[in-house]
Amino acid sequence: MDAQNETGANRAPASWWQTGVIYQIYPRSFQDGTGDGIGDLPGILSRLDYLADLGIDAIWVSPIFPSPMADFGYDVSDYVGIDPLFGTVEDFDRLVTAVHGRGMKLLLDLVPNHTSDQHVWFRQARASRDNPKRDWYIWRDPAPDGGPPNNWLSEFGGSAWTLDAASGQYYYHAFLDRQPDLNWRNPQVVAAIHEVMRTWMRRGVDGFRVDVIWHLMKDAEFRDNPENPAFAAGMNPYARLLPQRTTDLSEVQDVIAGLRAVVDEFPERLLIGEIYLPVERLVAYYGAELKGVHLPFNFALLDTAWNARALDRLITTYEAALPPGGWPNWVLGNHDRPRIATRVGPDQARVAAMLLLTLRGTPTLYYGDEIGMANVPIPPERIQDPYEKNVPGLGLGRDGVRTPMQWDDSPFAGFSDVEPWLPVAADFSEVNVAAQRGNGHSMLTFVRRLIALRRAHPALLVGDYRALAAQGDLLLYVRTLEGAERVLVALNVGPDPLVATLPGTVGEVLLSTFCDRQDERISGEIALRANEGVIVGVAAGAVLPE
Ligand code: TEU
Repeated sequence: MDAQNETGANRAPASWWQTGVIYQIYPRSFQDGTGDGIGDLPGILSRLDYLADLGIDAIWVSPIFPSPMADFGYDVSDYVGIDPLFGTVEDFDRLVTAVHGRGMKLLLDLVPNHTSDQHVWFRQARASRDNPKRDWYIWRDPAPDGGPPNNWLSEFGGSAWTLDAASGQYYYHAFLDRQPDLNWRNPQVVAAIHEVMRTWMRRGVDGFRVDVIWHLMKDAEFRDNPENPAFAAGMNPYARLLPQRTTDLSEVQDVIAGLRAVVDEFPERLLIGEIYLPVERLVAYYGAELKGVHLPFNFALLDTAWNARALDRLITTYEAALPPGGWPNWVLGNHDRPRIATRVGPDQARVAAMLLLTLRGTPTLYYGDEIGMANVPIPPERIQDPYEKNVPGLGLGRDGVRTPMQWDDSPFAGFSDVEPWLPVAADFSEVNVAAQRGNGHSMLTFVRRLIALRRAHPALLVGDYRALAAQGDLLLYVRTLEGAERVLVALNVGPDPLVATLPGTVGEVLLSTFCDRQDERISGEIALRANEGVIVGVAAGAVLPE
């Protein structure tokens, strides 16, 4: 068997989603193909060559289904259609064909926890208490004082219960009141969403990223959530309670196993779960006998302090927590969280990319991070995000990480011919694809080379991970494919030069974050400049330290 097709120790054949790089597109902001200032499917289609050239393997597109856009598509009013804003079902079919034609995969965003309040299911459900769809959602009588049935809070501010005056009952919504939660205890709901998944897979979709999968089940007895002792002023008011009765219930595992069984009806499909939980809870979502999600999204890098020791601890903890056979994955950014270039600065952003693409497991790249896009400050009159509108002033707004992709230095950065729905970054005339493409030292060139290097080295794709002892700002590890090759990664997670001492180690530099030093011979030590990372091919027979 070809080494490139085998995973680490047990040498099981690797799937495309284990060796591949996933790229997230926020469709409103990638490319406007119709001249309305909002990205769409024809736009994505016109940029596929860019993605193929970047070297990514799979595209995950955030929701494109019909929606009133109260939460920009995460409020779905028809699970099996395409919103006219994004195009038509024919555009979608063309996209699937074109993505597959370039050897890539296409993943959709499945939002099964809640629908839009405009979904026909909810319109029927709220029509009367005895409507057959009533129990598809979560309804409760008011508390004796007429208030909400319990203390559950919405992530997007206030009570999670909204009174439906006409029928005199409250419905539950973990997010906006315009996003009522489906009742996953009702077998008809389960069957309906399973059918949605089959519909898209029959159309050629290669899998799903499942929105807030750890929220799907809530306490059958509707008990209050406990107070959070760590709550402090300035935190999101949602954090006042611990979501013990509303998220991460053990019962959710059966629901997820059901989703997985549907995915397994089709060959080679992938199920990813969006899960914000500490590592020790996160790994439960691989499921009993690995029949949960293939990849429980690992967001730990988003919250870990950016220093070598904290990162080292995190990686070791995560690796140790994985169940046998559970495949790791890493995420550096998404449409909900601050951009990495803003969080760690443009220089460390390269080190971060090197980390993401050399750790063991599947990396997910957020659109624009490959050119170093930063958070864009949003003037108050241009705020779009309902989260920021509901819970203002805490810096929770997500618009700044959802701004138009910067393609070139034309007036709207090549994203659109008209003023886009969110402002374009002020620095777009330098930070853009066209400017970086021809520059041998740009972030884009670096990321493209990094992805190519990863693809060319089986140790990086499927090799084992071993941390090497290091101090201060140095993060040091080796990826080994037994009998094939060893690749050493040395990252300077700081602003001062340092020297990594590696007695006995010889090899040659494969890539530096500065895109120089290729083929430089290494013997016994590696000098790193400020904010530099290097990947070293270790010579056969060289002895690595512990
Ligand atoms: O996000 C779920 C989630 O956990 C968010 O509440 C996150 O904590 C928040 O955005 C702050 O970063 C998913 C989607 O990714 C998000 O865009 C949706 O708004 C949300 O679900 C509701 O569908």
